[in-house]
Amino acid sequence: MEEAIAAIATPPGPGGIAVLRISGRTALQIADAVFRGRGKPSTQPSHTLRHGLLMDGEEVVDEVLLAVMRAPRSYTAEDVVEISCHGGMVSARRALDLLVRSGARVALPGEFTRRAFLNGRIDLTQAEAVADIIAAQTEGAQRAGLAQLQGRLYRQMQQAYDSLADALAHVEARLDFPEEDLAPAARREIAEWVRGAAHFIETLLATARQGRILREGVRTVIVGKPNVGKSSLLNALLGEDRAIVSPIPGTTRDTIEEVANIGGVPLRIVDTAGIREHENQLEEEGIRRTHAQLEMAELVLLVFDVSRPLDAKDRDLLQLCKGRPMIVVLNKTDLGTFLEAVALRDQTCVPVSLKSGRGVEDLKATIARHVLQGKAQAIFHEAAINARHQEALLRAAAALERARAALPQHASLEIVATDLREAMRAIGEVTGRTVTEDVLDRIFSKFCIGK
Ligand SMILES: Nc1nc2c(ncn2[C@@H]2O[C@H](COP(=O)(O)OP(=O)(O)OP(=O)(O)O)[C@@H](O)[C@H]2O)c(=O)[nH]1
Ligand SMILES: [Mg+2]
Repeated sequence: MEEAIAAIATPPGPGGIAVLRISGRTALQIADAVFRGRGKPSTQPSHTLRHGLLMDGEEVVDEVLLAVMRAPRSYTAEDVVEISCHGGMVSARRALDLLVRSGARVALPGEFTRRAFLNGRIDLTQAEAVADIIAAQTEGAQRAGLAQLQGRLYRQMQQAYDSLADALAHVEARLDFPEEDLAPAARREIAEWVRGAAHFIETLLATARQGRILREGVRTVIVGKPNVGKSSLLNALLGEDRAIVSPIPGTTRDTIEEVANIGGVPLRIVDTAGIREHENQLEEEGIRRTHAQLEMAELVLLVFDVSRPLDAKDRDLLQLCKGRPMIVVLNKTDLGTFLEAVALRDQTCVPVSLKSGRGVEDLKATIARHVLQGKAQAIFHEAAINARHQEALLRAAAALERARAALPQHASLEIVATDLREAMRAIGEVTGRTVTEDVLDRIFSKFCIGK
């Protein structure tokens, strides 16, 4: 066990309780020094809670509950003590100060989880899942994070690793034969193994988009002429009045970004200033930003006011957005509609009245379908990789591709074995089987203190 570290595990600010966490070799000893209750924490049975006082010498710091979780059955797999004191910043601050004076070191961000990983209790994908759960913006993202924490992705990565190990064993078994003795049939057999492993990696790589959607949300941009109801749409999707809605065209001057939950999928929505011509400087800046937003958008919500016929500016916008993943929102249907079926042919259109709310549920369902590409609920139940996993898996896939290309060309099997080992190393990085300090630093520095 490592030296004891301590941190406040709950967020700052007022609240019912604040929890401090201590982990390490001397965690129980430190607790003994500061806790006065029935019995000492060091003799307290594991996974029990005691009521008592936190004492700084003879001064009472707070009235607390103290939990003991002994190694290895704890979050870090070390001895862990958790102290629940009163909420607010003062009690917890004083308690942490006391723990540090009693021999604990203040924990770095993610250090508890890093220890859980280093002690072999969880792999790296599970450690990352902890951060995903904390950062989750929708229930869907939280569910996916939880499944990853329970080892779903880890098991898939192990499977990929094992299939590579099998392929390598096949190659190595033949390394001792002289090249000329290796029949073409044997080469084909090895190629089969490599193909199998590569296929498995491809299926994992295919989940990258889902993973990004769940973790970061779908980048969505709302565009349309001034006054068509863009800000009304943002508010309707958020279910709250976030953006200012007014009958004055050009109300929205800057871009507003918010995350909405559409059927469990986070939508990172940007409301833009309406695009129009020959305006003042400020407005031009807004237009420039809209163009930039369109470039990054994964989903465009193009809004038309269908209580009037489409004009040249509407058509320009339609042209600008065509070819991008887009849903056309036909707004203000309560005022009557001039629908132009011809102009909107081939587009997914949803008629709504953002004023009355009619059609909004339909629009949400259409968005969810569009984003999930018909996969509906599956997105929350499959393993979905993150950018780090994707980068490593792409390296593995490239190594396998080299191996596959080399096989029929009578290349030395030693070369094939090298490529397979390289692919295995890349997969090993995902789970943390092979990992460097700075990769760990990068991952855990994104955590919050106390996790
Ligand atoms: N009748 C009717 N009015 C609507 C509807 N949706 C929005 N409006 C009105 O249209 C006006 C403009 O709405 P906004 O949401 O501010 O439009 P916008 O596109 O964000 O406008 P800018 O930010 O100025 O570009 C407001 O007066 C809204 O109340 C609708 O479905 N029916
Ligand atoms: Mg607006």
